[in-house]
Amino acid sequence: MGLVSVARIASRSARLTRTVVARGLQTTADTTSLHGRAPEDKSEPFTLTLHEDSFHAHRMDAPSLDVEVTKDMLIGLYRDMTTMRRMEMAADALYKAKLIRGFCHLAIGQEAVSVGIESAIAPEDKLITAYRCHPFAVLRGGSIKGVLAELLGRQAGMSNGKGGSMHMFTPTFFGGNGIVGAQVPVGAGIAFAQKYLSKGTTTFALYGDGASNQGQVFEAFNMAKLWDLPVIFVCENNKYGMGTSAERSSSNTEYFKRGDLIPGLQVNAMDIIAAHQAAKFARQWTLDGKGPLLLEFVTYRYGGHSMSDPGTTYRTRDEIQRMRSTQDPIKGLQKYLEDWGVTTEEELKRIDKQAKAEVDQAVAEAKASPEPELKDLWTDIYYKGTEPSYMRGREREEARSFLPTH
Ligand SMILES: Cc1ncc(C[n+]2csc(CCOP(=O)(O)OP(=O)(O)O)c2C)c(N)n1
Ligand SMILES: [Mg+2]
Repeated sequence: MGLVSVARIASRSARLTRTVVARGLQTTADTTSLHGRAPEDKSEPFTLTLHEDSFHAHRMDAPSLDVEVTKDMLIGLYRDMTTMRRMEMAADALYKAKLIRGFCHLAIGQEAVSVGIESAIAPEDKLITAYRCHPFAVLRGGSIKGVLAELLGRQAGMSNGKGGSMHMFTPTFFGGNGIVGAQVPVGAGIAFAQKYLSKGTTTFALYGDGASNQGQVFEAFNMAKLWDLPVIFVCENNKYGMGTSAERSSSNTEYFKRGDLIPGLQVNAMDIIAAHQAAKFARQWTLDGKGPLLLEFVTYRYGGHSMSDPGTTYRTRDEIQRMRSTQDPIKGLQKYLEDWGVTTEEELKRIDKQAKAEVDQAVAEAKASPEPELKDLWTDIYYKGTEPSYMRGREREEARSFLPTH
């Protein structure tokens, strides 16, 4: 065989290899399968198998496609995703009624990310994200009333009505951060503290496809890998950063491969089962002392970037409609529950009704809560006990002394 034909065969086999490598990630919400039957007992574990293209791994072996679940767990995932969507829809309506003002970024369509992660981690683990934060705030120990009241600027809000959409915290949830990318190094810092204090917990630091190009993200990656911090960087790739598509902003849209020496995993985050399995695997990875991991959760936001963006000028209505009708994480799980006989249509309707009632009640209670009093504008600014003796307002004349007056 001449050199030319050897080269031709080599180039053809390279092309074939490339074809296999380039096979797209599965982003359909309902391709997980059950072999056999689900057990009668709702707390008895059984095994599901994910679609073989649910994960793409880089510098690591992908997690098992077999996922252990129980009926109770699956129903819980459905309840949580449905309730989070209801809450975001309520926020949308309150905003449109002009009762919520200012910034407000909703995560409708991305529920499998927050609920999937929460279902796989321990209450003591830490999480930090950007401004699309309402579901995380509730799932990490807040409440629907606390989130909605915060959006409405009422005393019952998680920051006493003085923070707004991006400023919600719990002992294990570090916000809610409005500066794109800034939460990533903070997340690495939280992970450093976990390791330094030998806490045996892990930190999830989430950011978007748009944020992924920031220098500080790579600086955080470097330090996390250098010190093998127990941190999971989660790139929530919802395909857009404001009105700019991932392809227009990123020279490499395979975000899971951008951590240099940090291994990465791309995940179908429209399928809640895959999101759960990836988060569980990643948590264990960091707790085993293997250092940081980069998860790319491929997802989609249905609404605009924020309430001021209709969301239809940089993508087609068809695209949004297609995602809603064919890849919705809640509809996907609903199909699983029905197909596998986990629950009945009536029970699902009952859960939907309960979610609506819970959110309606939270809206009513949040609306009934009073606005903060003027005197409270001077409180909750500094960590308790570290307040200075006087504070300045917007103008010099607004300075206020907190020295004892006797
Ligand atoms: C440092 C900084 N630059 C710009 C902005 C304005 N901004 C807010 S959100 C956003 C897009 C971020 O997109 P992505 O990271 O993909 O997150 P997503 O909104 O899709 O969840 C931009 C540019 C900002 N808040 N902070
Ligand atoms: Mg984005």
